[in-house]
Amino acid sequence: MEKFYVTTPIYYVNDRPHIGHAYTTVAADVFARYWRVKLGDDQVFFLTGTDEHGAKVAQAAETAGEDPQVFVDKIAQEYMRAWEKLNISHNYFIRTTDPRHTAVVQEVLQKLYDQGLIEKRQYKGMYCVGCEKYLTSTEIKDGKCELHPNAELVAQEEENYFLKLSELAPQVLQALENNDYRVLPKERREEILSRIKAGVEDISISRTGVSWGVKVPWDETHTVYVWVDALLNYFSATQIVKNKQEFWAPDLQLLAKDILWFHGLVWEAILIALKMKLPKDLFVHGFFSIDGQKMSKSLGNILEPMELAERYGVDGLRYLLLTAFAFGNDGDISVEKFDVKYNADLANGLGNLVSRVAKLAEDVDLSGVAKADDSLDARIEEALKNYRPDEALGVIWGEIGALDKRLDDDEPWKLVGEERTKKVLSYIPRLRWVAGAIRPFMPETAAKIEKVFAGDTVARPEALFQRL
Ligand code: ME8
Repeated sequence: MEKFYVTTPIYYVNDRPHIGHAYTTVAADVFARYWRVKLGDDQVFFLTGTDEHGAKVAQAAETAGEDPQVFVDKIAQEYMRAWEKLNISHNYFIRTTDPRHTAVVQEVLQKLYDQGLIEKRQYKGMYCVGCEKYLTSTEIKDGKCELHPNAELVAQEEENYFLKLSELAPQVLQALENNDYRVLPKERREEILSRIKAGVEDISISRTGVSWGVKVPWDETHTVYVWVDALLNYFSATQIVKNKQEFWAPDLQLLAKDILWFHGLVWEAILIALKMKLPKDLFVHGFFSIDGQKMSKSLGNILEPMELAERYGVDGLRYLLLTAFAFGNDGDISVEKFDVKYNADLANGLGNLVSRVAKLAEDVDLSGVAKADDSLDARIEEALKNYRPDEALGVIWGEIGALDKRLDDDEPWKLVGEERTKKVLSYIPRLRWVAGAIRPFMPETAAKIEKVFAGDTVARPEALFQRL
């Protein structure tokens, strides 16, 4: 691997960022930071951003009584602020209302149209604004959308432009079967494979009733379907940002299972039609619930990343999110569980270890300390190559636990003179290793620990994680 291009979904700006958005974005940040160290800063391109068109966003702006552009500007700012707070190191934040992006969307659409892959048809269907799509009969239960049971479905009949997805689907299937692009973990690959094999219908890619969007270049009475507009961000960013053309195609696209269909099929179909290189890996993580319930506005159980960052510190939150459950699975999170884990792994675990060793080493000369043995690095790299940041952190916390145990067994505070110094010195390389290893996951904490043990004498540590 020479370069690493990683993306997150671009999030809808109908509402403020929540903890689900933070989850994917923090994970992407870990991969970006890890590969920057390995490959060099210039070899990594980390893209995130906001999805700003479509009916859902237009409706939210209307409810807020605001002009859509003013509204999306405000929410996009909130995303940017949240990512700044969480120490997200994206190289670019793309917004789909950027005219340089919309120009690319129009260009691509025109190409597909010129190839005869887009056709005008009369369409009648039930549209779910929550999903931003027409539902198929299997997705409708008792006249409602399965995913948005509280929302009324809108019966719509309009002239739409259609992308001949059914014509492209066999090529997508072949590409997936040949591993020209990979969908991970394998359950998700199975899921998309069987959905494609079950039959793919053409999709409507324009709307007439939604004015908040990109105009279809050959027919300005239509706007481009928000999903086609959004998917193209991953490409348009490489055109907009200086010197990023050569980063095409993405090495890793992170997303959750809710949007697998669009990424695993529609996106690949468009790229195949354009004869473009396909992304290497799509990693599809699970969904978390809060206290056993779906996170939703109506239940009032939405967790705000900014509030959680106040409670646990930014690195505390990053750690708790990444270790809540295996990356790829579904899981449940709660403030109670986070509190317990924070105290155990961070306040008592890492925090306590650093202060114990720093105290022991207060009067010790560290100038002769050997370099750390780094045999665990390969395990961390392997975990990250398998897209398991939770496992990589497990390796590090295994070492933290082992060090803690060694201290208890050695009881170095009972030793004196040479013997004590030798023992204490033996811990330093391990702590330096821990500091380096946590850097992509918890950058501020890593820097703080490095500062304590970097010099010839120990610097007094700041309290890392206050007990709750
Ligand atoms: O779908 N658990 O945007 P979106 C885990 N704009 N991850 C979650 C989550 C949860 N409970 N809730 C949200 C869109 N996410 C489109 C994407 S991309 C071209 C267009 C995360 O704001 C997860 O990454 O609804 C999920 O895929 C994404 O937020 C959906 O964000």
